[in-house]
Amino acid sequence: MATLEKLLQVKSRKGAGYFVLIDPDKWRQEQLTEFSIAAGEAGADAVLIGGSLLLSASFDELVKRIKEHVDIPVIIFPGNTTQISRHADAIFFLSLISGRNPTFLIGEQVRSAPVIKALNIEPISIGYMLIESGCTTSAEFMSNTRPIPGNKPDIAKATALAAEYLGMRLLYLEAGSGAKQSVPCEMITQVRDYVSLPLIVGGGIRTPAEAAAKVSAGASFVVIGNVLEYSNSFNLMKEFAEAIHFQK
Ligand code: 1GP
Repeated sequence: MATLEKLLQVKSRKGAGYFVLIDPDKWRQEQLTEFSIAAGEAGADAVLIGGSLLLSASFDELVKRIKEHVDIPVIIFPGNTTQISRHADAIFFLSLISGRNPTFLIGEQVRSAPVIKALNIEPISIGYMLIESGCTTSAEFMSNTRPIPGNKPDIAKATALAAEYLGMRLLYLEAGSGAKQSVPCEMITQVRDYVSLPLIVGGGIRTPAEAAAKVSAGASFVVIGNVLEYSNSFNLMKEFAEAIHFQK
């Protein structure tokens, strides 16, 4: 079964899905394997691998190792075209639609599409929207784009609808890794009510309660990265799973 279909099934079975993000630059190789195994055991529905930069030279090897150790889908969440590996189950094929930088709207996609096809990786088309978060995040700095203001849900709604009309499959509302403020719940609800695409929400979510609030607001998938890397706590990883899954 295709990875996108698996993710959508997770959403209908559990109410919402839980993605654990691994930024390869923040870990040593051996720790990364352990961390991803823990993510699977804690109840994560997929491991995302990627970052705004890539300082290590062994991305392909890293994805291979993680894939060998986990049963859940391993999905590349690329900061740029250097982050591609044949060992992944799928790759988020992102277009940064909140910005007006052609490199991240279509340039990187033109470069990477033939490579993704040659390596036979499943591309998952995603409208990627950066939302203002109280500080300059790596995603904002590296993409050289301005995020959508947190208090302008109408802009977020119009952007999301354009993504739907363009045929994208998912939307990602992103405050940025380590964001001071996560995506406002009010904005999530307004976008959820306006479009029919499932929403991935991530960036700056630090507690299980905050993750649960994102699901109640309308997130179909929640991404947790930084707080798990810093705490390195299996219990916290599990608490996020419990908070995200099976909400009323
Ligand atoms: C970043 O949305 C992800 O792209 C996760 O953010 O690292 O802040 O959890 P955090």
